[in-house]
Amino acid sequence: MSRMLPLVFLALAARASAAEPVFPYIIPDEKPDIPLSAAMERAFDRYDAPTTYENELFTRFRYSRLEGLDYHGGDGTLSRRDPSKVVKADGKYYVWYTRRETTVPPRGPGKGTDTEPSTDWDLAEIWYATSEDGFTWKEQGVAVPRPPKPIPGWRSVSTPDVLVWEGKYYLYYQSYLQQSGTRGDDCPVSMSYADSPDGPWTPTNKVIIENGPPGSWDEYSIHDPYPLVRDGKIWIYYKCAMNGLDDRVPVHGLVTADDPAGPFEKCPLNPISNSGHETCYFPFRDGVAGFITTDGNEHNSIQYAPDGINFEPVANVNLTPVAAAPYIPDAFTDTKDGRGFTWGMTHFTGQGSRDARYTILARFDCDLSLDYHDRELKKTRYWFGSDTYFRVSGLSRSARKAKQAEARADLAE
Ligand code: AAL
Repeated sequence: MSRMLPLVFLALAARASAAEPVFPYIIPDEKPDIPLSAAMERAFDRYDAPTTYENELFTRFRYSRLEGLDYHGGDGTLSRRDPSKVVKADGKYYVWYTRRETTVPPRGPGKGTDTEPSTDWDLAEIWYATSEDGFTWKEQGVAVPRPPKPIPGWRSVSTPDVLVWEGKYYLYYQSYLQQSGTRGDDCPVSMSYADSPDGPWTPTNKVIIENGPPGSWDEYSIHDPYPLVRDGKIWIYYKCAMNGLDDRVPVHGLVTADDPAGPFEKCPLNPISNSGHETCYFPFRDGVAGFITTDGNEHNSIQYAPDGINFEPVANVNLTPVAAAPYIPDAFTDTKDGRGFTWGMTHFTGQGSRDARYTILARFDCDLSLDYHDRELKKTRYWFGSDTYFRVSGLSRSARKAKQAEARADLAE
């Protein structure tokens, strides 16, 4: 090996003196025409720009507490979660969400009764709130109550999202026919419609997006319906947890229709993601971009598909908003020049004490807009402090003991 070294140095020196092209110190905007490593090829080919500062699809997220919404003092009997996209109408912002108000906190999956909820989104209704600044929200009341048994949703209606189509409003939501946790979190999707965002809402009382046939990836659950308008049609992305209850893999699918009531046709390439709890997509340039938040190999990524179907990861992100529900001004304009967005709603689960859990709505801000530039939101580093690491992801006492014993045994060998 030591004999090889001088040869290596000679070769390097010869290379330098022959003035072979080297990668420049200042990263160029265009891919340089020199041999590149796979990583540097990717930096120019896959990403919107080779640095996060210029990558329109990279952002960090800032979070804010909302004002105006009370949670029964945090006793677990009132929860708000899974917000819809934010829509602007009549000089206000509107958001719809799952609202559970029950006499007791959730009892646990499958452990509910007729009046006691199993999960945080069991025995829930869809309510809405409006805001004039995006931070202070006024709850306005129920949009979609639970219909009587046996209509889909009799057990719970949850996780709504909104479509504005030809001047009318449509809410799509999970419609439970049994308590969540009976077998996984099974449910189909139904829809209500209204002439105004303030309602009154007319329920179709029907299943609008059907589960897949037995044995197919979306046999059991259709969650997080998320409508956009594209190519003159209604596109609805949705999530389904596949691969069994123990090794669950949440992935996304797509259905399209000419009419808000369907029939919805499933995309032949479904599932169109391999990861991702919850759905959040938006028109971007002539394609569609989306978040993959928690779960799966590609969690914490932003993805882009020129055709809205074949997505590739185009940014790694951190502290990604869960159940993200942005304010996307061109969500329903059928644009081929999607401009992105700068804020939206999210939720934080796991509030309250161990036996009294609930969820709160919150706001996030970001720079995923072609018309907005905040360099601070293009920086990748976070400072959590060591306490956060030890508290959130500390090694358990028992694992610590086991590791210590392993080390002793290893050293004794
Ligand atoms: C959420 C969503 C759906 C699930 C549950 C309530 O984050 O994915 O709505 O069913 O969790």
